[in-house]
Amino acid sequence: MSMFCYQCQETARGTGCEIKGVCGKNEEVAKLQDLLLYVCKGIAEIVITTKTDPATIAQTNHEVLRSLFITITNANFDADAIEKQILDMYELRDQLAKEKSYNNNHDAVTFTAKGREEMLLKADSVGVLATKNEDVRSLRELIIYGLKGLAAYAEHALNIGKEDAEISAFVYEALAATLDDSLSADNLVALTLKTGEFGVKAMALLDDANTSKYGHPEMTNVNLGVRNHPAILISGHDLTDMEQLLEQTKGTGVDVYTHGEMLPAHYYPAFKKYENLVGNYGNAWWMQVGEFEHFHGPILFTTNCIVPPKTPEVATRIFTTGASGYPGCPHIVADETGKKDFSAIIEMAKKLQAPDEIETGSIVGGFAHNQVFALADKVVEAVKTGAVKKFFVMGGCDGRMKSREYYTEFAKKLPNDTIILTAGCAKYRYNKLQLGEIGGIPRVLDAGQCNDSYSLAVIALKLKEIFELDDINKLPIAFNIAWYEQKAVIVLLALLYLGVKNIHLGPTLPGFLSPNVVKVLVDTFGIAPIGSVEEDIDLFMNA
Ligand code: SF4
Ligand code: SF3
Repeated sequence: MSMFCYQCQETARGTGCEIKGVCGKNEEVAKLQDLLLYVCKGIAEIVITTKTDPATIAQTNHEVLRSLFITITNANFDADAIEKQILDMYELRDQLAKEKSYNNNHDAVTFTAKGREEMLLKADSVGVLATKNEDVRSLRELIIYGLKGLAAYAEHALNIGKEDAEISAFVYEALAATLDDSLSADNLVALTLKTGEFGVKAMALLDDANTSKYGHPEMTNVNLGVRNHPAILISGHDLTDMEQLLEQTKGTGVDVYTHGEMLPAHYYPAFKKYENLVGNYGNAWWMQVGEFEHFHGPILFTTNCIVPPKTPEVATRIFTTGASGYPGCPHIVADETGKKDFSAIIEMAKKLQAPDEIETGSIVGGFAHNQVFALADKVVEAVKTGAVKKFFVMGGCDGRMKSREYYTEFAKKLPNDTIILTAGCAKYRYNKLQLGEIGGIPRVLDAGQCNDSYSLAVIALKLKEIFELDDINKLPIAFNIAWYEQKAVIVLLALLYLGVKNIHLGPTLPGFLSPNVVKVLVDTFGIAPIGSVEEDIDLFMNA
């Protein structure tokens, strides 16, 4: 075995990628990511044992968040960039150990592995399989994957200038706990729920950052067609990159299209003023193979999900920024004020042809909490009159497995008196189906990106209040969530923390959950895998 990773839903055989990632991650990148995590754990060990106040080490907090984000599925495939991040983290770790007179001698703090060879060798002994007990390993990784998702959301909020040292304090607590052999499985289960609690905090922080800077998402028709101008495609989740790109392309004759998880940018009032923000191009992340060939212009990845380009021509048009990276593709770094210079992308766009039209028409979205609250009277009325029997929260991730056709079929076969609440790239399985409306409310309500699952939770809590219920599970809401990467893990943990029971999770349960951990999740929270479309609809409608 040369590497081991089982953090995403598409892991090889459902158990682990051992030679090369199904995602395209190679052994070297996988091992460097393992080592980067280990250095972060070392920093956490120093913070916890020396009782350092995270509010006093802002730069370290930021770099730990960034490091965790870098290791998310499909974010960064660039071994050189990850090696550089490891070296930077060594410096922060060693400086902190010195300043705080750390003297516990944990290997995660004291080790040094400088060159690539040494790093890869060290990584062999600190990866996932270093934890021998299967259940402890499963819980440790569940926490780590939750932290990765949480870190991604916290980093987006940070880019807008919002941070919370309490979130970083928890990140250190949890990272350090994954090094602590004295913790029991019960301790780790409790920490898993606490990870969900801080997931809610991170998503709330990001929601506040996004809405205070860009306004509240509102109902919006997003164009799927193209114009005959040169153009840039922007993918990923970071809205500050979106803002800077729109500012820098304004008046240049270069259009901007969103891709994948950037679609919800159209819902924010602040971006509607840009005449050159034309529409959304293509579908969920995995369909970029094929779609990018037709786009012709440069593509900016602000975060996950990158798919290794199949043709060299597409690779010449890819740029990355933030936590994302791809070998051989230019990476744009922010200056100390956070400003990024996208002029190279704009100049490239000017020389390339306009995109081919691959779709026409429009889709509607923008149903985050404020917009739904504005429709609250209609929604409550529809429930009271029986026009709406049930809501289905179907957010999360999309992926390439054929088994995900389940979600399209599920959406198609749901009775007409149901409404789908969605967020994340999972929506691409059903957001173009034309499922109609109920009394002016579209049957698919897209709140936004995966982090906007927070909005779905806020909506559920509001309905609980309106209907004067004492338990969120008494609402006519069913949860049928699709997962792929670690942001969906934190969304799941957040829902568990909020008390949501009987979540169905698919298309498969995580390979990193051991049978005993699955049993805890089933017994305590009623988590279940998906079954057949008909059986599941029956089950949900009659629950
Ligand atoms: Fe495999 Fe997923 Fe890890 Fe990639 S991220 S190596 S596909 S488990
Ligand atoms: Fe999608 Fe990668 Fe998870 Fe933000 S873009 S939801 S998979």
